[in-house]
Amino acid sequence: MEREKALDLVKVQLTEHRYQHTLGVMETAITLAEKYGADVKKAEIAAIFHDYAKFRPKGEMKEIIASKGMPQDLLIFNSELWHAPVGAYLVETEAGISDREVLDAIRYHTSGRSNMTLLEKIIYLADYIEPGRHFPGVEEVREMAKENLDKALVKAVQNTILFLMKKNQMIYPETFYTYNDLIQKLE
Ligand code: DGI
Ligand code: FE
Ligand code: FE
Ligand code: FE
Repeated sequence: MEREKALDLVKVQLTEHRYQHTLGVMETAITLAEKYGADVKKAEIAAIFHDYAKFRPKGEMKEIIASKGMPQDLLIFNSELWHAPVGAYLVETEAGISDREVLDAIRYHTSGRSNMTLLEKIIYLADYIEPGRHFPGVEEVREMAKENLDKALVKAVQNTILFLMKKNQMIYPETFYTYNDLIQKLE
């Protein structure tokens, strides 16, 4: 799909602020894909669609998780996690994207997973460091992303877990699997 077509489809799903975030993720994902040798076109499309389901009603997301063979434990955890797998489903059924790697990058952009693909890592990290992000520690991860993708990713996952724990939030198991897998493989 062409960039302009994809952006048109996404824009109507999002607020202006979230659309600007999406443009930032797109630019960052393209830069990372060029640097680390991923498919630039897939990175662009996955980035454009990554938050497609962000503003769907919770009831609709719940219904899709319950009926479309997704992990049911998602429903016990914060609803902020839902837009990633639901987004992958809706991007396939509504926008007609069928590329498995692109859909998985959308599906795992919030929690990550064990054994992430290069494309999944790039979308996770681009979402974290795009120029519109301003939380504490983001600049350090931006600098790391210029040197070592995996080290930057570990830092981003660590920061996310610490941030959630400080707010007494539950951590989704997949998020811990992401962390453990990356730490184990880091030399
Ligand atoms: O959609 P974005 O705001 O661009 O970013 P995102 O999809 O990476 O994260 C959405 C939210 O999900 C963010 O506030 C942090 C939260 N989150 C990420 N991992 C976990 C989580 N929340 C819980 N409870 N548990 C997690 O493991
Ligand atoms: Fe998201
Ligand atoms: Fe993220
Ligand atoms: Fe996002």
